Order: sequence, then C-alpha cells, then structure tokens
Amino acid sequence: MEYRQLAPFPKDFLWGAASAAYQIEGAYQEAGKGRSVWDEFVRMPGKTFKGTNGDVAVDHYHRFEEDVALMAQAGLKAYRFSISWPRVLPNGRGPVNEAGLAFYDRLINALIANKIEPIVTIYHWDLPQALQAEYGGWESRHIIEDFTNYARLLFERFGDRVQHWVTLNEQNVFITHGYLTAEHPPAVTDAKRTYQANHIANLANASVIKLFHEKGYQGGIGPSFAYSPTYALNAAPENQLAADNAEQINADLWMDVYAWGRYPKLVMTYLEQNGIAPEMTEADQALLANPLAHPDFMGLNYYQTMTVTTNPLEGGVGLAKQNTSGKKGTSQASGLPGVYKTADNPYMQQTDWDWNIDPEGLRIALRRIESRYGLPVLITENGLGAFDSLQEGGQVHDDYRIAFLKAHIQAIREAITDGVSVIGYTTWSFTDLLSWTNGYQKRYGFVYVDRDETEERELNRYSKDSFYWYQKVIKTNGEVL
Ligand code: BGP
Repeated sequence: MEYRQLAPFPKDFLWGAASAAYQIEGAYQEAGKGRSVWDEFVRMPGKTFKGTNGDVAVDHYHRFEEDVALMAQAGLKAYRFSISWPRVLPNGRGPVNEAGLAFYDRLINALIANKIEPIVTIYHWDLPQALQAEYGGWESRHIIEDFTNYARLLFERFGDRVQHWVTLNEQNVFITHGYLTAEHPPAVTDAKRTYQANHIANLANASVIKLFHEKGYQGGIGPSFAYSPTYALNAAPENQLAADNAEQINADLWMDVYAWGRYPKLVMTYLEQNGIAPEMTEADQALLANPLAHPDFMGLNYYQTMTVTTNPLEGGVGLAKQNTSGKKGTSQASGLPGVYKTADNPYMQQTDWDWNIDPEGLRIALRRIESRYGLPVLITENGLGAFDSLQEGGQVHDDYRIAFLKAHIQAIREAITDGVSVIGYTTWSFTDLLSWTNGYQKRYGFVYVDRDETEERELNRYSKDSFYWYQKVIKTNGEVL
C-alpha cells in the first residue's frame, strides 16, 4: 500500500539499542562468575574469526557507567541487554552469586536514573557450562526447571524496575547453529537432537512465560525471534512452494509454537518422515497450549530476507557455513534437499558479510507477524555489520549505517501505518562489540570501540556520525530521518 500520509510513531515508542552480555561485558571470570558454554567454545580451534573471544570484549562490565552516559547523551528511551546466567548462578542453579546480581542492579539503576527503560533478555546464549557438563544443557528436560528458577530470581530481584522481558534470544539460531551446523556451542551436527533440544527450549520458554503471568509480575514478556521472511526467486509455482516450505520450516516452526502452542502440521509431517521429530508428551502439549504460556509481544530480530528456489531431494544443496571473514561473495547457497535452497536476489545489495540489505523486508516481517499472530511487535534487533574506520580526531563517518537505519525506520513507519502495533526499536548495537564468530571487525554500534582481533588497546569510546543522527531521530520521535 502507498499512503498520502504516514501515521506518526506512537508517543511512547521505545527508541533504543541492544547488546548481549557475552558480546560486551568481558570480566569473564571476575567476581564469582561461572563459565559459560561460550567461554569453552571460543577456545576450540577454528570456531571463531581469528580465534577471538569475549574474555575482555569491550569491557562494559567495568565501563558501564561511561556507556550509560553515552546512551543518555544519545537520548535512548530504552536499552536492551542480557543477563549472564553464569554470572548470577555460577553453576546454573543452586547458590546465587550476589556480586553478579549487584552488577545488574547497578546497571538497571543507572539506566533508570537516566530515564532509559531497561529491556532485559534472560537468555542470550551464554548457558552455564556447569549445566552443559552436568546434563547436556538444552538436551535435558532438567533445564526447564533450572531456567524457570533462574528467571524467577530475576523477576524477584528486578521485576520492580523492568517492564519488558525477553525470554530466549533467537532460539532458532542458537538451536540450529548449536546442533545442526556446529557453528555455536555445543558444536553438534545431528538433526534428531536439534529438534529434540528445540522442543525442550520451547517448554522452557513456555514455563517461564507461564510463571510470569501466573505470578502477575508487571509489564510484558516474549521471546526474540530471528525472522528472515522468505521470497520465491520468481513466479514459478515450484519456487513459490519452496518459499512456502522455507517459511514454515524456518519461521512458523517457532513462532506458531510461541503464539499458539502448536507445531505446524506440514513441518511435523516432514520431521516425522525423516525420523527427526521431537518426542512430545501430552503434558508438553498442554503446557505449550496454555494461554498463560503465550507471549505478550513478539520480539523481532530482523536483519535480512531470504530468497529461495527448489532443491532436489537427490544431490540437493545442504546447509552451508556463513561468511565470517567479511570477504564479500564468499558465502555459498544453503538449503535442505527436497525443501528449498537459497538463491541470489537480483534486486538486492549485500553487506560485506553477504547479508541482504532489504528494508522493505522489515515491513513485510512486521505485517506477516501482525496478520498471523495479532501480537504487538518489539523490534529487538536490526542493524548493519560493517567495517568502520576511526579517523584522526576520533570521528567515524558511517553514512552507510545511517542510510541503512533510515530506510529501515521508514519501513517501520509504513508498517505502523499499515496497522501493525510496534512497541519499540532497539537497534543492534549501541557500542561496537564482539560479533560471535566474526570477530571485532564486524561493527554494528553507534559508538566505536577502539579494539580489534589482535589488540585490545585502550578500549576508548568514540561516537560515530550515526550516533548524532540517531540522537536527532529520537528527539523528533522519528519525524526527522
Ligand atoms: C543476532 C544475535 C546478536 C548479534 C547479531 C548480529 O543473531 O542475536 O547477538 O550478534 O545477530 O550477528 P553477527 O554478530 O553474527 O553479525
């Protein structure tokens, strides 16, 4: 639809930025913190770009006051960050590390003092290593109780000051990368185990949301889903079918379960046919279907769309590794034989890491979520990973990032005009940070942090051009882009 006039952004729209504990905090063994699966995984040869890790990251643990002051200067209304489970529960359960909780207490208070709403992600991938060692982490049903107890602890300690909670960050990514492609911990490649771990993660997610609603904590709760809407390469019916396959297996398989508590039939049939369907009890189904276990909003992490075509069952393309070097054009087609395979979209430009740049796709994502689930959407991530260069005098001219964000904000406004309820927009990311497997050179922030793969340097902060641009966007509530 085209409109003569666009609706304004809601008055209380949450303009913000986001991060995750492992990617910024550092202090990986300080003040009683336990180890996480990422602390182990990054030490496996060849797993991350140039062997980078988050031992120090961008040292946010020691510099959070400086970072919050910068957020206040930018005028952020909200800041999404994650709590490191092993920092507050070193063994994943049992004894609480009060020093860890105190860190987040200080951070939350500093945000509130600056009128920045804390949006807390309960789980952004740094599972306590102790639980991985003890029972295999997400592969064991024990984690449902442990994750629920961990979440309860956070609700009790911080629930008086937090209005928006994100349960699991990108379950679709940490499960498929962790158990299908081995690009994340625990570095397994086993489809059966993938869908079983995924089912257990669904139960853990539902259990936490149910607890939140039963106890009547203030505010809202929901998962963050990495949604890449699918397009068919062209109007050939078989390609349309491939796109439908991909949409159901890559998106409905998660969001249907979150919103409705049921698995899409087509995908279940496919998983059963291949002997990789999760084992499910009646009690599982009852938990997932319980309305109290359903989210108040859908968290959306949007980076790109995916274009697909057919992929033969015999000799078809399988899952491919991602471009983690930033050498443009080095990624390969990826797919599931007999289901779909990715194709280059001739209408799109790509980043140096071969991610499609598609602002319209964000509008499409928002509209699809609204029409399928009728839930409000909190855009919990969106941003451009790029090479930035620090100029003399501490400037960073990231006009490409401004152009990217501008086009995406415009698309959000169009979606709002379409009738989608969008609560807020926390871009990825506020400061530069560790990109899990792509090192420090893939930068996303409004604030440049002076470090790279080989040298930590002073870790000084420098506001990029996009920082001042976003400041104006927020000040005008999105009227001036
Ligand atoms: C999402 C994660 C973030 C962040 C972002 C950018 O999948 O939730 O933690 O890393 O993607 O991805 P990358 O760092 O791989 O470029």
